[in-house]
Amino acid sequence: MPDTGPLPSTDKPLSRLDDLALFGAPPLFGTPRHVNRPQAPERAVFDALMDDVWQRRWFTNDGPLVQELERRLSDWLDVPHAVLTCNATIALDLVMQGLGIEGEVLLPSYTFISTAHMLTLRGLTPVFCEVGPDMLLDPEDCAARITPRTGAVVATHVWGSPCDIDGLQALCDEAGIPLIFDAAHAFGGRYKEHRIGRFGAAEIFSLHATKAFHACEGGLVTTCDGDLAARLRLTRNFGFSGSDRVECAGINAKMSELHAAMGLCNLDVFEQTRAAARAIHAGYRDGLAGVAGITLKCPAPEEDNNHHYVVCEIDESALGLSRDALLSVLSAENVFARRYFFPGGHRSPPHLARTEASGLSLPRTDAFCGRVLLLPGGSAAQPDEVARICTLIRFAAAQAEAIRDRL
Ligand code: T4K
Repeated sequence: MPDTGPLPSTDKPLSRLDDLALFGAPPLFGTPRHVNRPQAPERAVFDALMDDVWQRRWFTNDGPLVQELERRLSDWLDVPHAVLTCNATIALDLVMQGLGIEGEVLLPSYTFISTAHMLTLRGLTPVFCEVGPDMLLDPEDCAARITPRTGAVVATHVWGSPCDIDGLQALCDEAGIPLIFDAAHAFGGRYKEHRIGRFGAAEIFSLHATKAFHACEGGLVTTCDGDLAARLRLTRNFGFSGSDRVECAGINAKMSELHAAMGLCNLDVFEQTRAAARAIHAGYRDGLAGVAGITLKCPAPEEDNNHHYVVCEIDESALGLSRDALLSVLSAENVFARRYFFPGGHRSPPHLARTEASGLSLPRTDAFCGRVLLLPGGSAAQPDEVARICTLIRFAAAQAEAIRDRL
């Protein structure tokens, strides 16, 4: 259901079990609160760019707004090459082609399923690895799975927190294979002295509407490798280097001018977006402080995290409620929390069959998939709504035993 503008919500008492929507009371919110609500730039700013597009009648194919956004992103991220695409999933495909990757590719199972699917569709074999306690690809586990068949490692900066970039780079250098980062969540983040975007052979950002910085749909590859960037520019446009000169096999992975305009508008206000998201995250930190069994993931200040995701770990025995029971309580109140990533890549078709055949065991990934819950973050909730969501969760925690009995 679409989420429509500033949101009416009901104030309701929370003193008895019957006050919960799960047991028949009216919901806390009159309309859904999702985990994401896309940043929408000022219409007048977007419209002015659209007027130019209409004037030019140049809608796609490496137009001036795409070129401008690439220049600005390259500056902002301090990386020599920024190549825009239609989305991050296809961008990964172009990078795999551009680097000539074959065989097996190591990746975390605890990430969005698009990566494993894209590798499979390209004829590569995804090899799922374990994450560390920080939910990020574990270099030691990764090292143990490298074989002569390994063609590359694709590591995700999950929830915008940087991977152990030095550790992963060292093991990829030793194996002589490229390291690619899925930076879909990590726009604006930092690792040591650099912004995310100039590490490994390439980093890939998603500019999907649900991301901290977005272009409605879109992908961005950043790299220090000029040859790779040139190949990506060819392959995103059917392999054309001139109007009728084809250099190689390619597909249509271009970004349109309309999407680039949205990206330009959102880049202008990214720091405000980030500051608002940080305030929302802090609201949850205060509101959930001291609730036994709920741990909010709090990024370290030096990460410069975009704070777009509000990630909780639910400890069922300490809370007295399972993650999924809490999810049901919240959903009934129109708070559509999400179980990202569930059930994990190695347990999702078509990859599950290989997991079962090989007896692959990733206990830490399974544990995260079973206990992580995302709450409405960024601009998906207003500060007063965060306070109400936290009150609801505290009430559910206090009533855990009774809720469990009644479920
Ligand atoms: N790597 C990682 C680590 C990723 O997270 C992703 C994408 C990718 C790679 C691939 O990037 P892209 O190829 O997409 O560029 C969503 C997004 O579709 C997907 O882009 C994203 N990750 C993933 C984590 O989430 P869904 O199916 O779970 O999201 P969806 O459509 O249910 O949206 C989430 C919530 O946002 C909804 O509950 C409603 C709300 N929403 C959504 C849209 C699109 C709105 O309020 N307005 C909107 O316009 O996949």
